[in-house]
Amino acid sequence: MATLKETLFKKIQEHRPRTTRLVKEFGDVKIGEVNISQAIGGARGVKCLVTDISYLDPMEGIRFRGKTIPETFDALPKVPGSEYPYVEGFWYMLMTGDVPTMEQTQEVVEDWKQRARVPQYVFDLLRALPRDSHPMTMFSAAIVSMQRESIFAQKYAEGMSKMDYWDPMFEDCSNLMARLPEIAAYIYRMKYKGDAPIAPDPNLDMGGNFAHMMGVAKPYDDVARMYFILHSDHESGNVSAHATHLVASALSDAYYSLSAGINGLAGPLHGLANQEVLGWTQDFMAKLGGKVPTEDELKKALWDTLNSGQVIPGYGHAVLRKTDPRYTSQMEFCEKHLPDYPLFKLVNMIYKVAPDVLMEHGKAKNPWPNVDAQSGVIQWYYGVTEYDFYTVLFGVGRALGVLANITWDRALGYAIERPKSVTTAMLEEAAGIK
Ligand code: NMX
Ligand code: MLT
Repeated sequence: MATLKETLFKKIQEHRPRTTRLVKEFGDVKIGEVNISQAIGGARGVKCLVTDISYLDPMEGIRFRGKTIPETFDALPKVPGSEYPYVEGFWYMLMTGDVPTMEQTQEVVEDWKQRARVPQYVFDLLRALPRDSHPMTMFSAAIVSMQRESIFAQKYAEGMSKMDYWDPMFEDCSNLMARLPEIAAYIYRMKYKGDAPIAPDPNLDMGGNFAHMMGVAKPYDDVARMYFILHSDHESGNVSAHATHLVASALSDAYYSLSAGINGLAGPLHGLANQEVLGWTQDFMAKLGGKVPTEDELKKALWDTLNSGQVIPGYGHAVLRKTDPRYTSQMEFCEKHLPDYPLFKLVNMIYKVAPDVLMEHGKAKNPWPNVDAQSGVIQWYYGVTEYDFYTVLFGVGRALGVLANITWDRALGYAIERPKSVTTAMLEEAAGIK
């Protein structure tokens, strides 16, 4: 049986001529235009990134390597006795585009176990930071601190050929993936659970081991598998994916690049929205003295938020124009495992009320919920109530997608990213107002 790395190399060799041909023979073919509002407004809709790992359709939502979320969950080998697949098998699929067999999945499970040792200095660094540092600061610092381990940086300094860049990049990305769960769980236990980290269990898969190190009983292992897969990738233009890709395009290694992506994920308009949703919901419940709100009370709270110039966290999206299928997937999990949980009922009530409020407000192009509107409820139900940790969970998942992407970036020789800027006066001149 070929290993993941051997299969990946075969795929890379097959793919390279496609990219080379597009650039050499069809480089002048136009795929879009840029207008002033796009230049000022965050490049929304500008097509200037290429990835084959995932694609986001505004109406359908995400497809990973051509598969919808339900198709992904159905296709991949499941952990015995669990509802959800191995994260390791999903990594194989993101990297190669193929659904792995159980044997191929097990090869990755074993490979990650060999790579999983987190250097002691990472724990020392985490302990040296002020304990009230945000967990995303800790997570990002831990990642960048491991940069000295980079095989890519070492091979680059030795003078490696461009054609070989993908290999040490794959090594660094695999090492990172194998180590992130322990780092994340360590931060959680150190910060919130009486400084009592739990050692990894070398017999468990990634999701199972993460639940074990968090100290949360079954089915939290399945929650972890589902959560990491759902949050993995959302094509290339989102802040965390784009930041990782941008930094890697300077041939910065995977440690520098992922840390940059994690810093972007820590923004409240991006990944931090999952903690904001829980913060908003808890504040609202506290104001009502813990009683279940009526729809009118909820509507008023939503309007109060909007009228005070804030966004409704967990709602809206830069690309999506319907309910995020990642929201739906988590909602289905809740319907099965926690149908009567009051917080789930409240989140459902927000889903009933908020889109109409946002439509009446008339600003958001998409009034529907995104992934962050539902994810905190599940964590809360299983006892992970420290909601400023939620974005770290998002970050472990997001690493799967962005690291697969930068491995392919190096395989296909993508260039250093350097778009062009213009001045306001140039825009005024283009608009004919100067
Ligand atoms: N609540 C209130 N106003 C909103 C919302 C919302 N949920 N979503 C968009 N708007 C406003 C937005 O602030 C903008 O206002 P202004 O013209 O005053 O600047 C206007 O509607 C148009 O924005 P859009 O074009 O609809 O959204 P954009 O693509 O710029 O931003 C988000 C997308 C996701 C940043 C935005 O919808 C938002 O701030 N949502 C709340 C935060 C959130 O849930 N983020 C998580 C996204 C998913 N993730 O995990 O990363
Ligand atoms: C994501 O998962 O990255 C978010 O939904 C944001 C985005 O796609 O822009």
